[in-house]
Amino acid sequence: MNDSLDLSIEKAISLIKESSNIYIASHVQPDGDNIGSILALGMAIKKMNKDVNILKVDEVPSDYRFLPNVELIKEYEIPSTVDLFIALDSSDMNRLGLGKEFALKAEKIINIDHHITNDKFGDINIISDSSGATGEIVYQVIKKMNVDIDRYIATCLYTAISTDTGSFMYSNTTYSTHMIIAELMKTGIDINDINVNLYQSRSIERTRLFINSLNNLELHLDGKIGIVYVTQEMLRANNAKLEDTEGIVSFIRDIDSVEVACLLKEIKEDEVKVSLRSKRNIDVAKISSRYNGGGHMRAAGCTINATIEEAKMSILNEIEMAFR
Ligand SMILES: [Mn+2]
Repeated sequence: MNDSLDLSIEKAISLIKESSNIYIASHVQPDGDNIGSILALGMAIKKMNKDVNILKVDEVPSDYRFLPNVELIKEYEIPSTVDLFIALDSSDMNRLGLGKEFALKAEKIINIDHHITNDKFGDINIISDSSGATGEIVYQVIKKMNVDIDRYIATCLYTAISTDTGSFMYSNTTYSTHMIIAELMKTGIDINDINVNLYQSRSIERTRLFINSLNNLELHLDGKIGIVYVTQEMLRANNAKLEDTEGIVSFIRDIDSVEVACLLKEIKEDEVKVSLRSKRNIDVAKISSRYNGGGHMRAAGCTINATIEEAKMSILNEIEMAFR
């Protein structure tokens, strides 16, 4: 943590202390880092005897419903005033979905994130793109708040960090990632139980969708590009939800010849969500930025307004160009 970041954290804590009507919000299609971070910070603020509302802007994926106090994530009516709005793991205001309405009402916004593409929409921006997860930054914030990190908070932070670092395998995993995890483990959290919940609890519907999607796997450029798709019809046939596509793209990436893996998810007839993963030198964030998407060098995503066939042709072309 550098000096200016430390200073922003201190400013944020004073702001939290002097605010009373505080909202923390998830982003749309929340992931483990997002859910873990909002819960951990929410619990920590409550420990300061402050009231805080944790706003649900989208369904909490079933993977994370085991987290302690997950029921604190609730829907709220848009209030007439908001003192303080805290955004976590959101690179821009549009990521907030309904939360944007709350943010626009807010006197002050604190923006805590680790995406290099963050546009610093907050009054206080705590952005560290060298952090593997927003959860790592939240850990630093809670430490400075002088709040005791209990097992509940530690479970949420562990989940945030583990999920965003690919179980500590991605290159965003650093020395300080492991130092933070070591500190969290001191609280006596049950690592096996968390890992069973996160990684060994796949539903049969998700498993069937997984098998189904592998059937349409295509390899291009001597097997360096692997591409699969999931249509609405496939979701229906397997009684699965969009969140059940989790894990497909990384499975494709793990094929020995594959350098870039791509998953196309049909949202509507003319709307396709794209997930990209890379293994070594290809920067998939660059590819996704051509479609106004975002992400990291080895994990990124975007939306293409086209049919799934058109989207596939387009993204395949962009990926191939990246190899030139
Ligand atoms: Mn994240």
